[in-house]
Amino acid sequence: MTIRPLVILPDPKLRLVSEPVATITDEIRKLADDMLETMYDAPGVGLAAIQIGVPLRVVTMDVSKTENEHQPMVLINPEIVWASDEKRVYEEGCLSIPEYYEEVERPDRVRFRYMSLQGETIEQEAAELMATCVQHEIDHLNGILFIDYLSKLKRDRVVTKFKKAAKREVGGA
Ligand code: K1U
Ligand code: ZN
Repeated sequence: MTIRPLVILPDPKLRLVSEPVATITDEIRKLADDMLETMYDAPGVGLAAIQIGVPLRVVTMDVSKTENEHQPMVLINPEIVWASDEKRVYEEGCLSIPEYYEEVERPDRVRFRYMSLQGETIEQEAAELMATCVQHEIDHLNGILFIDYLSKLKRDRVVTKFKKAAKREVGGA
C-alpha cells in the first residue's frame, strides 16, 4: 500500500467528471488499497480517487466512531438513489482544501448504491456523518466541491487564498 500525494485546490483535476469503472481488476484493488492508506494517513473519513489524481468513480470511506475499530468501505461507481426532503447542516472539511471548514446543508438521509470490490451490488441507507460523507464524495466524482454550496464571497475568498499559496510554492517562497 502506498500513501499518494493529495490533489489540492486550485488544481483543475478537482473539476473533472470521473469515469465509471468497467471491470474490477488488480489495478482497481491496488488503487482502493492506496486510497485507504492515504485517507487514514491524512487523516480523513472519506476520499475520492480524483483526490489522488485518478479520474475513476472510486470512493473510500470509514466513518466508524472508535479509533481502534476501523470499518473501511470501498465504493465502486456509487450513486444516490434516494434523498430525504429533510435537510441537515454539517460542518464539512475536505482533504483537497486543507484546514478550511464551513457548514453545508444537505439531505439528512440518503440511500446509495455501489459495487463492492467483490463485484456485488449493494444498496444501503445512511444518516448522520455517513450521509454527509457519501454525498461529499459522490460530488467529488462529478467535479463538485463543498465550497460550491457557499456564498460566492466565501468561495472566492478561499479559492484566492489557495491560488496564492500555490503561486508561493511554485516561486519557492
Ligand atoms: O473527501 C474528502 O475531502 C474527505 C473529507 C470527508 C468529509 C468530512 C466531513 C464532512 C464531509 C466530508 C474528510 O475526511 S475531511 C477530515 C475530517 O472531516 C475528519 C478527519 C479525521 C477525523 C474525523 C473527521
Ligand atoms: Zn473533499
